[in-house]
Amino acid sequence: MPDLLVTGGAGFIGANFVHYWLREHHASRVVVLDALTYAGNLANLDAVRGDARFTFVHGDICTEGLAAGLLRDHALDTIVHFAAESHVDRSILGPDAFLRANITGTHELLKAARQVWLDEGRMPVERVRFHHVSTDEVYGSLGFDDPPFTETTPYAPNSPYSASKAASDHLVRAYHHTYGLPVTTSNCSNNYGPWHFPEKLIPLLIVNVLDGRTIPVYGDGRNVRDWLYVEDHARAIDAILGRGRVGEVYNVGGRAEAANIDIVRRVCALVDDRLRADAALRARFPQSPAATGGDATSLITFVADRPGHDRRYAIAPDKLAAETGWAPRETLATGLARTVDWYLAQEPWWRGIMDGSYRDWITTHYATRERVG
Ligand code: NAD
Ligand code: TDX
Repeated sequence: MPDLLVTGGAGFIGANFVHYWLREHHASRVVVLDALTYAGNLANLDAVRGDARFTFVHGDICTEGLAAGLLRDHALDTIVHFAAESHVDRSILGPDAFLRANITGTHELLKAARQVWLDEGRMPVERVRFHHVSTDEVYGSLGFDDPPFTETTPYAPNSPYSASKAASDHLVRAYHHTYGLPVTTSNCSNNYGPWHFPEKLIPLLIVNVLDGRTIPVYGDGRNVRDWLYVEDHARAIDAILGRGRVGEVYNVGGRAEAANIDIVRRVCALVDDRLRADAALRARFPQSPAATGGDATSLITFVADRPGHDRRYAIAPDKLAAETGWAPRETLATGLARTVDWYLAQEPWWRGIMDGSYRDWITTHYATRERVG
């Protein structure tokens, strides 16, 4: 059973992965390395912090020698690399942090893996694996009638975020081809689910509807994303670690394309339904339109578009399905319902974020977006 270094394990997908992994793999140890940036939150790992198989290390992946020390000290044979700056809007406002974390950070980890696993030969090479978690955004934007992205779609990143992820993908590939480092890469579509930081569309929608704040929809709301419930992503990485071929890239997606405005309407309807059915929820969220007989869609506000906004992403996960048998378990309907219920049950978690320094950022960010229409 592999023993893992999980970078970015205090973030959204990383934390979901750690919970999933420790539940599914009883004989495995996990060391999380996370810098606890604004997006990292130790509370995301509360449920595993007492587990003897789990260690948390507060540190930056860019720090030379740090990851190598952890690989040696904990005798780890697998890296699952999530740590990154991940929000496209922030990458437009300030690209530098993205180049540092996503490119330099990935390179430091590759150097550590090469040094400890290959040069020092501390592990049989057949046992080690560097798994890089990347995004479908590296392939650019599709037209409405184009076929979905495959693993051979040429790279065409359009934002500083996706350009930095593309660069990291290329470095991972180069370390395999040049040095023989055993790597795999997954390029995944938009995730959603528990512990999703409320700057991204779906969690932002849920908390804004509950507190009666406007729902900012960029442009005409017709941009399409392909949504995947986060635990299905964790299961895909597990499948690749267990059954994927070294040196290969796997696309991961939910075959669940939806226009943003349709996601907005579905989440509005779900929250309204929950409140209409439950007087205690109406009392807890008095600002939510459904608490006073209204409709959450009244909060929809069309705002200025994201610069360079990719029109459509769609992913064909056929290779992953054929080689590993993976398939998503959640549909958009079941996944969105689970997600809304999680946010209703975990109000202290998101309240802690909304009442902290993040409130200043979001207030400034949306104040600068002019309303349109
Ligand atoms: P996130 O922003 O929620 O979490 C990122 C985590 O990385 C945080 O815990 C943060 O503290 C940590 N981190 C950032 N810089 C670091 C550094 N220099 N050193 C150590 N830790 C650092 O991101 P997420 O949404 O969970 O995404 C995780 C990974 O999955 C990213 O690589 C992202 O590109 C990729 N991805 C995300 C999605 C999505 O829909 N969210 C889809 C496909 C791929
Ligand atoms: O307030 C908003 N209003 C809005 O219309 C926000 C935050 C977003 N949007 C739109 C922009 C996108 O078309 O919703 C869509 C989704 O936006 P995000 O949640 O910011 O995600 P996206 O830009 O698609 O990128 C996400 O998926 C791929 C993750 O943040 C990336 O890390 C991942 O690689």
